Amino acid sequence: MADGRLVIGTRRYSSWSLRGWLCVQLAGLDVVEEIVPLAQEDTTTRIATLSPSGKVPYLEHWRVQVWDSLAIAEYCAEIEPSLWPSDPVARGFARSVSAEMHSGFQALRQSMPMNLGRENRPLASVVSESVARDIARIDALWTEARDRFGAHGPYLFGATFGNADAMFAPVVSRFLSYGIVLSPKARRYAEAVRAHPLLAEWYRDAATEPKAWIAARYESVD
Ligand SMILES: N[C@@H](CCC(=O)N[C@@H](CS)C(=O)NCC(=O)O)C(=O)O
Repeated sequence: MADGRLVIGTRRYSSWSLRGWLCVQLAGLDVVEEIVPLAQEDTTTRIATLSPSGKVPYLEHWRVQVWDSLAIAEYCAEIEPSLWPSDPVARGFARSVSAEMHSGFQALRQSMPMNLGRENRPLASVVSESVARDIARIDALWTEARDRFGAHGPYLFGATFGNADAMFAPVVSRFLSYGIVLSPKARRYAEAVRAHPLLAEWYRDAATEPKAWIAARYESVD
């Protein structure tokens, strides 16, 4: 029997679920997955019966209940400490960029919803000023992390794909989907994240989701 369960939304769209799922996988937790398709008539009521916040991801592990992707990331790091860098300076940076991702970049999140079914289709409309600001800030954060802490591998803090990389994985997906032009260092980082086996697994599983889960709300961006 598994040690708990992880409730997630549609893989094609649920960026917060992707973050939580990555952390849980990286920590090696043995949990059963429950998927609640997003943007269906009964989505809100179904999630409400499963998750205290009425949102996904939601993790139950042994008797511990954890909701909200950042809390799940912290919980997973209690079990697998390498999810945060061991050096305190790098760890402070990793926690800060993760928190900034979690609480910020509203313009980008609103205008560029994650949609794994539209890879390599550049945005037809011009990117607004606020979205351009978000993109520039993320590019700068990735570049700084790679320059200061990433010498020993392709991820933000080197060889280990950790919590900070998990927090940005859905942004990588958005940048690739919408054909966003990045600086060379940020682009190489995005390619490394996309090539990670766990991302490949998530994309593969997303591609086999039922067609009935496709939701106009997330498909309408040009
Ligand atoms: N701050 C939360 C956000 C979670 C969230 O907004 N999840 C969305 C799916 S990506 C959700 O559960 N939506 C509920 C719904 O669509 O009814 C986190 O970090 O986990």
